Amino acid sequence: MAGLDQIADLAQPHALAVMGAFHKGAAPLPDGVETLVMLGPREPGFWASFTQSAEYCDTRPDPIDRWSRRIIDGLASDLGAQAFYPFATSPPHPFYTWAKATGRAWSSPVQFLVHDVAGLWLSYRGALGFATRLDLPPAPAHSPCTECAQPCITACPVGALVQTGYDLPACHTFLDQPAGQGCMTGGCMVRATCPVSRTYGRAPDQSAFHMRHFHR
Ligand code: B12
Ligand code: SF4
Ligand code: SF4
Repeated sequence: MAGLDQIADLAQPHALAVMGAFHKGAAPLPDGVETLVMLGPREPGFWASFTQSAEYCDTRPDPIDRWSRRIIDGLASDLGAQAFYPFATSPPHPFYTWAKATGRAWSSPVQFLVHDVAGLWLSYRGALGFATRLDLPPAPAHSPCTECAQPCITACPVGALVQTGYDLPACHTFLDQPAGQGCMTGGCMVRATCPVSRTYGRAPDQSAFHMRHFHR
């Protein structure tokens, strides 16, 4: 039976990491799934690896989603698991709810998920569902936010992403202006300012790619 270490070893050559896992009961899971293992970019190095891929180079739409399907479908096949994706289903699979069930991601003061290692740069490329209950390590005792000065609350220059929610029109209006080009090229300042994000080693080019997708 696969263990988390084996899954991490198989994901590592693709610059993916196990970002957390949980058993059915911590959150609802699809039929036949007892353990869900969530995968996300392994930093530093994810962007350098992904940009070598056929999907990134072929100039067709949605390269990162097509890459995720090829790699994570392959891992699922090797491990006898079901693959789930945060995109392309309607309604979407509840990745936010699943993330919190791992005990390694929490709702931050600005609502975005914050992760014990990736901070606010957290994202997922997919998840593997296993029919058995895998052994899982204990989760961290608490969120990093409990011992933080919480600079995320005031980091957005136009107050679009604050404790009361996300004002999407205000964010998009700012991103159209010259002053918003810092967010477009380096990523959301709220996500970047988190002290945990700062230790994660995410490449600015990756943020620029996602911001072009978000604001187009
Ligand atoms: C729709 C969506 C959005 C929408 C609206 C979010 C919303 N109001 O729910 C918009 C377009 C605003 C959005 C933006 C972004 N998103 Co988004 N989004 C999603 C998506 C595809 C579906 C959410 C959903 O409806 N799920 C269905 C319900 C039933 O599932 P749920 O988990 O129970 O839903 C919870 C969340 O929706 C949460 N929630 C409510 N409001 C908001 C608002 C935001 C911004 C977030 C993050 C969550 C959130 O509360 C719900 C109940 O617990 C998820 C992936 C997924 N499959 O879940 C990603 C996801 C939540 N987004 C993600 C990301 C990375 C982003 C961006 C940062 C990406 C980017 N830069 O391009 C941007 C934000 C821009 C910025 N400032 O940087 C990440 C999480 C990041 C994080 N650290 O929290 C996810 C998990 C995708 C992934 N591949 O990892 N997103
Ligand atoms: S800046 Fe601090 S409070 Fe905000 S998400 Fe990061 S750790 Fe949590
Ligand atoms: S992308 Fe920029 S404008 Fe939008 S919420 Fe983040 S910091 Fe604010």
